[in-house]
Amino acid sequence: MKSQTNNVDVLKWIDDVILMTKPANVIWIDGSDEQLTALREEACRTGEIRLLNQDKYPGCYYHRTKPNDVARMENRTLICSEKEIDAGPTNIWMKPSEAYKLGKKIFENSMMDRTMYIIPYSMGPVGSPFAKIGFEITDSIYVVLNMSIMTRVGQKILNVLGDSKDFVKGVHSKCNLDENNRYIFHFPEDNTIWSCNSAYGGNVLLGKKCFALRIASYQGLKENWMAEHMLILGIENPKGEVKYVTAAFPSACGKTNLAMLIPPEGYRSKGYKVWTVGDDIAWLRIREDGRLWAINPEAGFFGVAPGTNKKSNPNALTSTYKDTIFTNVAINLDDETVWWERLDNNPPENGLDWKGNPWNGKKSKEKGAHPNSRFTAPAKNCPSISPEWESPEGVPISAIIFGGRRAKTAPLVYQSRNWQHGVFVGSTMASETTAAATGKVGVVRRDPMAMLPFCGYHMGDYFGHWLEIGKKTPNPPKIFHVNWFRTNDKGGFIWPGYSENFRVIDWIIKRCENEVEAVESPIGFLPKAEDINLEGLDLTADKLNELLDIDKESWAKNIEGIEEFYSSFGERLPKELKQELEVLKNNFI
Ligand code: GTP
Ligand code: SPV
Ligand code: MN
Repeated sequence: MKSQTNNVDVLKWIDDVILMTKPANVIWIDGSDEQLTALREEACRTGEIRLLNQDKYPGCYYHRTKPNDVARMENRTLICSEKEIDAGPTNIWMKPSEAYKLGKKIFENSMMDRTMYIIPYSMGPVGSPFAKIGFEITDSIYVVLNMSIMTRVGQKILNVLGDSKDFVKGVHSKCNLDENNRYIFHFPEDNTIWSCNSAYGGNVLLGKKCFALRIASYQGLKENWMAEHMLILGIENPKGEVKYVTAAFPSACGKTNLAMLIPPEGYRSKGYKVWTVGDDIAWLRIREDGRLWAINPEAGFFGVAPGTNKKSNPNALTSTYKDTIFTNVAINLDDETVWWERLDNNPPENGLDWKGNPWNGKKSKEKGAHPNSRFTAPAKNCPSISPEWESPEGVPISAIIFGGRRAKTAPLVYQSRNWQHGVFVGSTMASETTAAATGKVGVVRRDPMAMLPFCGYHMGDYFGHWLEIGKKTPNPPKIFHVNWFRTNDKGGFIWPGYSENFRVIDWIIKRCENEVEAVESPIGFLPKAEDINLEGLDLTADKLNELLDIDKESWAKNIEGIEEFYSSFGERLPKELKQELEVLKNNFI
């Protein structure tokens, strides 16, 4: 098909990729419904996707990936900067010349009997001064359909790009899905991403983690902005005023759930509301008013399915009722509907599990859905979507919240003393690993700002960039840390979580508005117990105290962990953070 752009840099690059992969056909994605409909039909014919019950799920489809290809592969994700030191100690590095050579060998002729799709896409509202343009070349219709939900695609992007050189060049091929040749190469200095032998979202939807975090974090370093693994939400008070916060939690640690939260009844009846702006990625910039403003660069949700239900996250569930793609969940063969763990108490008896094996959910001890099974739903489906979610300038941020899964150590909530201390708090975050990436689940690891797997350059420089942004922002957001996951002696969660998290957000907003005092502690400001509203909640004051407790022994261990982690950054660890560590140590003496 004839291209709809005269951009010579785009055309030259595409010619090179065609020469390498030798597709049988080339199709430009124009963003039209007709084209997407035709592609859906074709993918249904070949079995790549499966049409679901259209009465119950209009416009919805089902897809399965190979059992060894169901999560991000961090050990196959590379940052290929010219100098090894620039990738830093937390990334896997390969020299660009070697990576290109290896990639070329794998991509060689990989599309020979396939169609190549060229997807022009925008991260951020089309034409917004915050937005950035990318291309994904892929041989997968599943990728085209997902990218059409997760980003803005088509001819309109080419029109905005014109003959600019500012675009990200992404190439993806399923090749033969060989795990041993699976790589996700990032070339931050070339605005280039090459992904091969995978079909799992985080590895192949190149606009998401690859561009909007790894490449964009590096662009932000050079261009004075930040790309972060953060949800964005608005909290409306009874007077109709809306304050916005962002929150960085590691993968599968509650961003989607917090972003779509419905306040508890006691708040709702007073007129409090929550507005969803984004659930996974935020791009933040300093604006003329001296504040940080955030946009959600995405247009959809690639959300964790298991655990999503009418009670835990009704807004997410409603978002999936139309025009959604479900991946690696269980399917009910009686009525072509989907099911996952904790959706309801009625699993299919006549179903297929995420591996495609016959599955009786009433009898089987096996899981029906993979723990990292996902839905891809358009953001506009979400009942709580903010009227501002596509605002080209973004929304002004009052607070930044860090958090993770910590059975012990981290209290329910605390506030940093200032921006520099807040950066220290974010840089020392730790969390138990989840099924979102391959590897062991439940192991505590440092995950600074929830960016460990997503920072496209040296993490020490990234901390420095955070400090720099704080210095350049006259009125920066206040920084907090939360932990919904503290457990009791029996291993159960003490805090009820989900919609009840609003009670903590309420305290955070009150702190931003100087409406409540706080208690100084060795780690920062803690809430006074009476300032966390427990009305209507079955949680005793004793339990709240347990949730806010700072245990000296586990903090001593935590400090040891921080020292060890920090030592890996050598000279690139900002001196301000070393100072903060000394302060923390002294506070415990
Ligand atoms: P990614 O899409 O991987 O970045 O994940 P996420 O951070 O958006 O996580 P998500 O909201 O999808 O939640 C992941 C898991 O954590 C789900 O199984 C949720 O049910 C669970 N979860 C979310 N919020 C809470 C909470 O407040 N308390 C408890 N106990 N579990 C929660
Ligand atoms: C995550 O793992 O943080 C996700 C899903 O949001 S993925 O797109 O696979 O990265
Ligand atoms: Mn994520």
